[in-house]
Amino acid sequence: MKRSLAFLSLLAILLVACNTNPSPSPTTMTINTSSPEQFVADAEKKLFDLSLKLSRAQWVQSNFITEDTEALAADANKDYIAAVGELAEAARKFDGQKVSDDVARKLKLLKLATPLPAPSDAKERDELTKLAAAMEGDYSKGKYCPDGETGKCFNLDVLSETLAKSRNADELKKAWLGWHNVANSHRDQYARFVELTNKGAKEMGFADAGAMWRSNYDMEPDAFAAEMERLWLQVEPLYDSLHTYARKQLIKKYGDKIVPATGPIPAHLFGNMWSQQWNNIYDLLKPPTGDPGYDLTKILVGRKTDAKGMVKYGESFFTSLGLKTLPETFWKRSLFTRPQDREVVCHASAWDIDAKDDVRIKMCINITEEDFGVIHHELGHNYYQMAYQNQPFLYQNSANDGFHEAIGDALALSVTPEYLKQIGLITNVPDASSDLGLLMQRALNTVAFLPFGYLVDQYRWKVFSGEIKPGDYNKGWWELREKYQSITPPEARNEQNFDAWAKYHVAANVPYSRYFLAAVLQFQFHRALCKEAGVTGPLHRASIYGNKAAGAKLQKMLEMGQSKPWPEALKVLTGEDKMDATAILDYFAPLKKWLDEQNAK
Ligand code: X8Z
Ligand code: ZN
Repeated sequence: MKRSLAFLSLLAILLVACNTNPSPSPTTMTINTSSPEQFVADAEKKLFDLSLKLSRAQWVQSNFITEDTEALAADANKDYIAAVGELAEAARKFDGQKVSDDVARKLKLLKLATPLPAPSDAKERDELTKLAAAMEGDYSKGKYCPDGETGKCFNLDVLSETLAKSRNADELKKAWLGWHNVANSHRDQYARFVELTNKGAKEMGFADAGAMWRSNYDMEPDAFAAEMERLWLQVEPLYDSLHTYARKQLIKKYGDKIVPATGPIPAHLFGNMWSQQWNNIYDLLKPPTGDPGYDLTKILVGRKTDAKGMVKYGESFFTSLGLKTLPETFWKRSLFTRPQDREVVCHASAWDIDAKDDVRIKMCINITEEDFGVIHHELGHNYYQMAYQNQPFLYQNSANDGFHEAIGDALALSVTPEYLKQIGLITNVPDASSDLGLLMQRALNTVAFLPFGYLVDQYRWKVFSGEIKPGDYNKGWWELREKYQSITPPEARNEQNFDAWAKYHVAANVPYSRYFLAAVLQFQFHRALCKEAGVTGPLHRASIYGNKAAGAKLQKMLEMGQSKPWPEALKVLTGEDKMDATAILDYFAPLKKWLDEQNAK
């Protein structure tokens, strides 16, 4: 989702002087600190006003990338993050004062209202927001031009399709290198960005920007890092089993000259630009027996489903649970397909423009099973946003950011063969002998993702803390890729390259731990929702489609937003107050057993 524009800030009546070029900082803001309650109320009002301007400017920028829209978005962001910084500074007045739990929570959330902490120096703030807008724009416009700028160029969509479909190792390598080399020229820009972001974080009292990001989980930053590690250690053996089996199958396909018998596997062979989800190579990894016998992509294409039709399938899942239909404006204002006449940010996102019902998605939809899932993911964000709209501004966010990412994915776990039959997309439900194939398909999406979900912020935490220095940006990245994913680049890379930047969330400064948490949480949510729905049998066959009781329970948690520490929200839905990987482990237990048998052979 677009960093859910639940920014904070505090307070008060601020008067922004009229700005011409270059725009002055909003240090003209007047802050009413007469009482903590008044301060928080004013801050929420101020931040809401600025966030509305920011989301409109960012929406236009992302839908129409030009120098001008980038400048407008950078400007709006500058005003917003400046307000956050100034409000956070003013809030120090209440340090050590006795305030209600509610005010204390809001004062804390105020500081965390943006992943981009602002330096107090106006020129530096200006530079930082310009860098941020330029990096997202440059990433989105990125192209591989094998014959130079005047020849034919390929964007990420096209290169990703090659990664997904080609089974020619040379072709795969070319597409992989083509995209990753787009990032080569961005190291200095990113290093400066890190410097300025850290400066902002330090001024707010955090050790660095990574520590600031880790502070958003209702626990100390170190405790959160330990929590991530605990969950990773729970799931690591499952990933290892899948990786070992993948090696065996990839050797069969590409030979042991390309795929080594031990050690990390070349990254270009997994069907995905970042080797983060492996569903596109299901054909190479499918169990010899147990294929479900249908191909959802082929069915959707065969029925001439268009992008809007794809989104309609997603919406009807949510409404079957008793949730409301998407507003008329969603259909009018969303972007569903890549426009041919202009540059846009195609990385899928869900938006909440006005903290009411003006929700939208922006996505360049392909008619594929993969995007069928992504649509549920994005709508999960929109339904969360609509559910918490009556919360005060500082609580208009998910319990923690992993919850926001997990909702749509949890519902997509209910897209089972039984469900597809109910909605008329298939005619026969494959019997239990297909379970291995179904589990493999899911595992290639979620189990394969786990180490990547974990390492992206391991990387940025080290970059922000200075443990990985600009001169080692690529080395540091590949050490983590090798350690956690056990993959290696298709050919030797060096410090002329900056491969981490070839991932959207690095270039666009979106924190990533949320996706690792979501990979764990979605199974916990699914287990709890199925229990509420009274659905019995194995969880990979269970669907809550049409179950109003499950929908009501879900809605109850969504409506809480970020008003309470996340364990309380988790308890409302699941009865549990800890994030726990046993749900994902139980879900995949039959596959793990089978993989280990194959791997032992
Ligand atoms: O960025 C996303 C969503 C938007 S919040 C499409 N995801 C991560 C990614 O693409 O890297 C979903 C899975 C992980
Ligand atoms: Zn998302």
